[in-house]
Amino acid sequence: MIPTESTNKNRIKNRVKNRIRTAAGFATLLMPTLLSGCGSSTMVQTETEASDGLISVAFSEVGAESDWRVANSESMRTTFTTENGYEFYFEDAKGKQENQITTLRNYILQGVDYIVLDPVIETGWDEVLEEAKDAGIPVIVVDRMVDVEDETLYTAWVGSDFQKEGEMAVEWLETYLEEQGRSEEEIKILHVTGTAGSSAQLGRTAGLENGVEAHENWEIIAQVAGEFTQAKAYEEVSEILQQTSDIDVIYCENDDSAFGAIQALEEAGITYGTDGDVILISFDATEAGLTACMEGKLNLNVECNPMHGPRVEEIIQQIEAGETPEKTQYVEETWFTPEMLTGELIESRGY
Ligand code: GYE
Repeated sequence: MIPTESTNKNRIKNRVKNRIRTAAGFATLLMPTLLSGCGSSTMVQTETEASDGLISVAFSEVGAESDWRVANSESMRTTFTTENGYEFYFEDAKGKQENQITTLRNYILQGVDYIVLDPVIETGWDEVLEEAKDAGIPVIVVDRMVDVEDETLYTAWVGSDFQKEGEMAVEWLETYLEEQGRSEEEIKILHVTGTAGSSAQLGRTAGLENGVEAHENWEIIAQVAGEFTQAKAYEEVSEILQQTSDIDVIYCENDDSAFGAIQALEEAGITYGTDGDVILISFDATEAGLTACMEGKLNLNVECNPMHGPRVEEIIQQIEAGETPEKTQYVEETWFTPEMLTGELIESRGY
């Protein structure tokens, strides 16, 4: 729920701070973050606003590796605005967990009201989350999950069911091959994986691997690390194509890596998509991904919704109201094939 002006005013008025922050402490501790993120003029302004009762929300983002990620950052930025009653801190971890741990420790020192974490990988969070818990700062995990011993180390998680996404792709492939009269044929799959150990990779990979296990005639001929980027996927797929062109399906774990695969296929003179030799499957359904799908370049694009800002805000509002948010919140998702798409539909989705 996006707050109205009056709910914001009420919330700010009624807000009880359970941690004491001194203006001087804020100025010193926040300086590095604010200087790196927004410039010194913002710092002066923010300091004043902090004492006006804004809710401080400090986000640690994975990076800027993909179109999906850019849309996700934008969703957070446009939700946690001053007008909506927030003081927002943003750090890009450049794909490194150690950067996120440093950022989280800074946020804890600053005494922010909420930490929002989109973890690069699932493991290795116990210690720093314990520190946040000891400091009394609720941590909301978004998009990717954390794998921790003690579930009370974070307040709630909201994101996608990545394994279900993979299962949707497998189900679609099964039906598609049937329709093509190829269900008995040997199917050779090239698997382009995302960032190793991230929830999106783990889930989408599990979905595919279970699907391959269930079909005797399906085979994963190679698994290459596309790391969710076009450049890495291009490099890896090009290398495979130098060894073999006997590939029926390329399963790319996001749109950017699908673009890398397309680049490699074109260079190798191999046709793909609805009119070609190789079936291309992708995830995310970003604007560029769906456009490629509508053009028949991608046979299937499974949706993964990045607009998490309002969802995280709803969780924060529940906590502010003294309610207990649901611990695990999955976003409903679907999938798209070329004939389902129009320019209008793509534009209406907003990412
Ligand atoms: O699929 C990919 C991004 O975690 C769901 O990360 C996210 C994934 C998304 O880099 O494009």
